[in-house]
Amino acid sequence: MYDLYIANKNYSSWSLRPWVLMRTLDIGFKESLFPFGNSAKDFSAFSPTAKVPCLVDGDLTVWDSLAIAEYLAERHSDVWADNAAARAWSRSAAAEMHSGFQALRKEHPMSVGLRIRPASISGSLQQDIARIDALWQQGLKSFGGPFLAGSTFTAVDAFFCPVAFRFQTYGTVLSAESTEYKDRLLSLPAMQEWQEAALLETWRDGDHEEEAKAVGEILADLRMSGNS
Ligand SMILES: N[C@@H](CCC(=O)N[C@@H](CS)C(=O)NCC(=O)O)C(=O)O
Repeated sequence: MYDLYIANKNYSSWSLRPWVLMRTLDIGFKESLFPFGNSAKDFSAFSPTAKVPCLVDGDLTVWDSLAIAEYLAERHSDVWADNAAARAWSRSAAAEMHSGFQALRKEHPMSVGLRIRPASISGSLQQDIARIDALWQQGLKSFGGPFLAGSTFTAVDAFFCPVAFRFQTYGTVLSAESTEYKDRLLSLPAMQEWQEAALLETWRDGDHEEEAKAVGEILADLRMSGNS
């Protein structure tokens, strides 16, 4: 049985990728959640980079969400699309998500339970949003949808699941096709499960809270009352 180490479901965008992939593909795992700022358990106790996610398979530790997806792809079918062209596109799009979109990460941090009206949207953020919208439309059109690489949910969709939560939080305006795709991701059973758990979390991490507050007006906080 795999052991998947993750952090708070409300904030941890990187943790969500392997979690939603494994849940949706029905790959069994034990979840080990360690909240940010919990001095009793530093991430370095289980992760070589002191970051999450981290997958432990017996004696083997695999860190970094992209490496985890590839490790799973060697052991389970359907992690990437069967079709070679769709697979190449998927790996490119997932890698682009993995290494890019800095403005989106910085200016629209993930906080599943918050609804925020951004005070402004920088040019760089607008470019990131437009690029994601174009990428989503391209995948859906090229491989026939309803997921990015075709008819089934694969790793490339998992890499964009945190983006769906960000777009939900900030009310991001997208094309009709991308709006439908974002809503499709948000309504997946695994995404609903993650969201419900995020809303029940009572831990609050000061840095994450400040980052979100700085974006604009908080319209709603759907989380259970927190500890700070
Ligand atoms: N590239 C890494 C990034 C992992 C990452 O930055 N994780 C964040 C949580 S969402 C983390 O562990 N931060 C803790 C820290 O930076 O101290 C991946 O894909 O797994």
